[in-house]
Amino acid sequence: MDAKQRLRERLAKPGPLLVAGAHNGMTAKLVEEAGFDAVWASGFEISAAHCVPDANILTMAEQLGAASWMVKAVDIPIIADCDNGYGNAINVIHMVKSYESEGISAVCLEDNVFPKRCSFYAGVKRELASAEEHAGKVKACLDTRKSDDFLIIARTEALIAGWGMEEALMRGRAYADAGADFVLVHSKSEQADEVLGFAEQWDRDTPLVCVPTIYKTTTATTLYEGGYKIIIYANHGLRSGIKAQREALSTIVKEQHCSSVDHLVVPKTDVYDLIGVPQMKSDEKNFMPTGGDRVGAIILAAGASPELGELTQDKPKAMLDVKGKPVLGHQVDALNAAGVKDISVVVGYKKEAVDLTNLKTYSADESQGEAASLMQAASELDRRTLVLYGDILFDQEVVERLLQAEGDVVLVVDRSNLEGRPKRDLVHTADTKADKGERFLKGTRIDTLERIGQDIDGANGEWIGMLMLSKKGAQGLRELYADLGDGALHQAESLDKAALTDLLQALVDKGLTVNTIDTFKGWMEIDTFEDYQRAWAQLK
Ligand code: SPV
Ligand code: MG
Repeated sequence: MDAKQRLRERLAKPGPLLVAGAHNGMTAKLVEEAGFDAVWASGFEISAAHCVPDANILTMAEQLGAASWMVKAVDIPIIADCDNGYGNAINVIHMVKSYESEGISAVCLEDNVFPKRCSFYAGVKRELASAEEHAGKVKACLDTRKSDDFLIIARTEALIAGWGMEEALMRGRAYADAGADFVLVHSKSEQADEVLGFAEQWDRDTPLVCVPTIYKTTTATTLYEGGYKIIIYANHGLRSGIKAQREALSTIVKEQHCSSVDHLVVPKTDVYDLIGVPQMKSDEKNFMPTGGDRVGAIILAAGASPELGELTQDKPKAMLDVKGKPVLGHQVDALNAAGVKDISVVVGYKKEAVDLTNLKTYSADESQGEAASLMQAASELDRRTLVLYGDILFDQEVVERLLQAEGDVVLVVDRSNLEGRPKRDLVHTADTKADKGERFLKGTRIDTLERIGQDIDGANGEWIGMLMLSKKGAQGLRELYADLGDGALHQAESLDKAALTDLLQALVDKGLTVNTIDTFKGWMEIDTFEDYQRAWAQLK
């Protein structure tokens, strides 16, 4: 069932049809979100949105362009205000063809002459076409429409022009008898008595439409009970928008910083949801080539870093500035230079400070462990993926070598320095050449992980906080995580608090092969203030 058939069906049910004005896709979306039955593609609003009077200054194509965006934005029907049909009956024929083929559900045609004047502008010259001419336009609509579900609303401006009730009734009858599906009677009286009086004397079956802009205290129920089926709130979205924008913009000028309007604006994510960014993400996944070679990266940057004190008071460690760029920026540069462009970051602590563009973000709770954090971005684990901590700096060459490594799960392990600080992620691998001080070329050796964790006994290397998962490895890791209960996991008290090392040890315990490649320096971790100073000193 298309929108115009749904409109027909809805109109067959008892109760008033509530409609609100819009001037583009977004305002139509807000009308739909608020719960209205249909959108009024208002000539008043669309003209005002272009900052011109509602006086046939915009062309039919411009008005239709705005209405078409509304069709694309919402599921509810669009009732288009088509003024006087933009000319005579010949123009009306073209208008009906154009509007019906664009997916509009109904058009409204008023008996103003061309060019018109908005019904409410005081002191302007107002002239109506003859009833005969307007009835001819209505007939042209009926003759042109392809579907009987494409509704024709004929509107009389007789009361607006001050031509009296008899004239209004005569015109309404002429348009109903010409075959209009609805008759709209417009009034600028401050009381609803005028439109209610019209309805009382209405002697045709054709249902009525009203626009209670001036008789604004009368409820929809009263109007419905008085004989009106469609009630149009024609311009309240536009007018409330102007008020809200005025307040926010003038506040910024006055206060000179935009946080002064935080309470007046919606979060950007609200905008994203309205315009369909979540849908775009899933479409990307479903319809764009993942490409066997396309590698993603997930950077884990959700945790707080109290050990860095004031430095991380208002930002996560990944956003610490090192020579004019945050750690995360340096990471992105190195990844991009190695050909990895599709980068996601899992944020948590002070996530609003992570404002790098070109990154997809996922949110975790800062109290969660790295494993749970990674799983927030589980939907990215559908291809070959690099996973890394948000607090390491590394040479591009480390990434390049990892990308060349084969294996489903491959960790980069530093063999150069086993002495040092506590709380490091240490590993023990199967091949003990490193323990014995034997020589080998770093690029050629693939080893197998046996144990991993903080400060394990007999370690022969340190994991640098970067690993690569093949598509199969990524899937294996997701499945393993889903299968694990919420009990303790190795060095973690619960799955929710588990570090990546706990998850990797679980993989090994399950009998899956986890490989390692070696590096000898070429990276650094920022854990302490001394590390941070070292990063400044060493980074070129
Ligand atoms: C419009 O919204 O453009 C209308 C209704 O035609 S009114 O402005 O009340 O004339
Ligand atoms: Mg109008």
